[in-house]
Amino acid sequence: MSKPRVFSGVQPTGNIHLGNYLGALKQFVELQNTADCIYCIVDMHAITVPQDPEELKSHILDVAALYMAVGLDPEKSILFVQSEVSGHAELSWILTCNSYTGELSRMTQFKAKNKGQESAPAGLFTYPILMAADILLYDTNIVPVGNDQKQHIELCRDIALRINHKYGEDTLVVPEGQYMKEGARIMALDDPTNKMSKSAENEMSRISLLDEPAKIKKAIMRATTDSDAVIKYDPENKPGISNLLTIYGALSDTPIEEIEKKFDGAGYGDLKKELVTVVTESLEPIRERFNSIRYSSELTDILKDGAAKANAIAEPILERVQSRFGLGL
Ligand code: ATP
Ligand code: LTN
Repeated sequence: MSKPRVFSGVQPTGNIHLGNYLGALKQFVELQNTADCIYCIVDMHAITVPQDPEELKSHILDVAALYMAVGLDPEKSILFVQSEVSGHAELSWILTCNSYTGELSRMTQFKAKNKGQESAPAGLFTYPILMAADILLYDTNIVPVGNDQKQHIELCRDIALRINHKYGEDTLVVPEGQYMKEGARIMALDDPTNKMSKSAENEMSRISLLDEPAKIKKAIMRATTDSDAVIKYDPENKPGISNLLTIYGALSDTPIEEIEKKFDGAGYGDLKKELVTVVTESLEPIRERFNSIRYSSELTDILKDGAAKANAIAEPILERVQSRFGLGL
């Protein structure tokens, strides 16, 4: 039996944080040994909100180097930049013509980002269609992502099923989302009712994989908790402490109950101090590897080679879909 095809992507909108790592990248690395993996840096998604061109270029290479620093191996997985493979934009148009404005208006990410303005970029609205194109362009079976992408994955499946129903059941492969048991939704440190995000204004809301030990310490020691001084996992009533326990557990591969036991009777300060050590020790080797990869000439060669490999897979799939629709000669 052939290996399942895996596809996922990260936006080059800033440095990867613990949420991205524990919700998505950790799965990317684990899947490399059992699946045929394609990991993309989705630069066309990033321009749905204004980006400084110089910064975008540099963030693309940062994310690529971070991919490798966390353990993605270009010998095992295809690593490439979305805009280098033209099929993403081409398939996206075909899918746009088969998506409903109603279903796109229901996307919570769109509602949160457009804030009801008339002048919101149309790309924010069609963003999930481009994401569906990314996935469907490779006959993907599994999409490892964080929980916040569940609605987009469901939309991708709906579009694929709709097209298959009309143009033949084997037009598109219908993918499944895959989510972590722990870490699928890491919350912001300053406000544990919001997800940790690259674009949040407060730097102390997140821990980036490249943060220096002093910044890690400051962000964790300041993290919002509660006032009842019991270290217990209870996301509903104790979102701050539960978030810290989740990060602790996921990074140290320890079951949450074990951490609760270890800190039974201890104060929040004790948990935070140990968490600073766990996070700092986990991120140190990543930061070191990043520094050795980011400015090596090899990096762009790996991405170019990845784009060529991705294109070779995408081309016949795009042609198959175009021919089902009667496009071209
Ligand atoms: P932005 O804040 O700019 O929208 P982001 O931080 O959400 O960006 P993306 O590049 O959009 O990052 O997401 C990359 C991957 O990380 C996706 O699979 C997404 O589901 C996952 N992810 C993002 N934030 C979190 C989080 N807080 N917890 C778990 N997974 C997350
Ligand atoms: N929308 C995703 C990023 C993304 C993606 C994809 C994830 C773009 N295309 C394809 C998985 C598969 C996000 O995390 N915001």
